Amino acid sequence: MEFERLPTVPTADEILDRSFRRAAKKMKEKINKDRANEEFVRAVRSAVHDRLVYIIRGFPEFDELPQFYREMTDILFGIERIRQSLGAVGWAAKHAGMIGGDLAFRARKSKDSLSVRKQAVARIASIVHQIDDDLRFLNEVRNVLRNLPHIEDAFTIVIAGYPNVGKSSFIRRVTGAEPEVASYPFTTKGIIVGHRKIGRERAQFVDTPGILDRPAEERNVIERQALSAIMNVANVVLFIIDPSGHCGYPVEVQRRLLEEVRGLVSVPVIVVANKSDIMDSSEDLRMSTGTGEGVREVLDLLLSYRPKPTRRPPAEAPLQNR
Ligand SMILES: Nc1nc2c(ncn2[C@@H]2O[C@H](COP(=O)(O)OP(=O)(O)O)[C@@H](O)[C@H]2O)c(=O)[nH]1
Ligand SMILES: [Mg+2]
Repeated sequence: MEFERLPTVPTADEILDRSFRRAAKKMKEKINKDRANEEFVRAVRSAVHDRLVYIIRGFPEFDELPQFYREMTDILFGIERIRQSLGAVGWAAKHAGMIGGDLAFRARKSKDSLSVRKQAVARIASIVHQIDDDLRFLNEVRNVLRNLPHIEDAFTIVIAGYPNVGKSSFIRRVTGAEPEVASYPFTTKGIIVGHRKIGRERAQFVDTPGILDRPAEERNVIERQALSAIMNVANVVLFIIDPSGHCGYPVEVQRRLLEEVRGLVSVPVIVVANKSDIMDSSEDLRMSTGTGEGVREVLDLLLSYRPKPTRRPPAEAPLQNR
């Protein structure tokens, strides 16, 4: 995913310190004082300009992102607000470039190249400081986005249920290789996202964040929206119940959550009772993600909800004129 390579966004002072240090080094290469001052201005100008452009290029084109990222980004930060901040960075890059270029030229012509150099430092610093809030905001965005789980536009099974019912164990069981441990911004707990190849396709299994373990009324607007963004990517939902109550939540409470989850989605919700090794259940579907018993059947049922490959309907025999 693009976000993983999103570089840190430095603060205004970090950008300036680095650029001035680089420029000071460049300046030492010139023996003539005026030339040295001109070189300093040029170097600051290009260091600042290039760094700002690099920041902008690091962010992906939001319109082209998979739906989940678009929605999550919009819920958490507002895509429009991110665009505005990127626009401000673009403005600063342009102006630092123009003013720096202009002052470098003046330093060359001036009798007092030192004062032109000082002027350049002040003006470029002022431009970069003006976007300090934008830079800090973009870095916050970056820190959250790069830790989002990898969720593609693919056949998706969302796993819901209370904590400790066996959601992660299920995903581990069915996705073979070590699945990704990620986190949503509203939980510190690691959530598991896994993929499984089925023929040429991939199915993805998405854990739900620790939003579901609190009553719906206690969730804030962002949590509610985020939950619906996650539920939105589901082609089918697997709701896991722990009839043993070992998870710490009585079965009745778990059933209430099941009803709530049903209300959140328009796709099928499959219910399975887990931990069959320690507790039987009247549920039609039972499994143990501990021993593996029944897991295959649950998986097969889930995979049966894959959209059928669209085959072209057989061409109708042309009507023949007789
Ligand atoms: N006895 C038993 N314990 C299980 C089973 N599945 C999971 N557990 C245990 O339940 C706890 C929570 O499992 P986990 O998969 O992390 O649940 P999650 O919070 O829903 O992701 C762990 O200690 C597991 O070892 C099962 O089928 N049988
Ligand atoms: Mg878990």
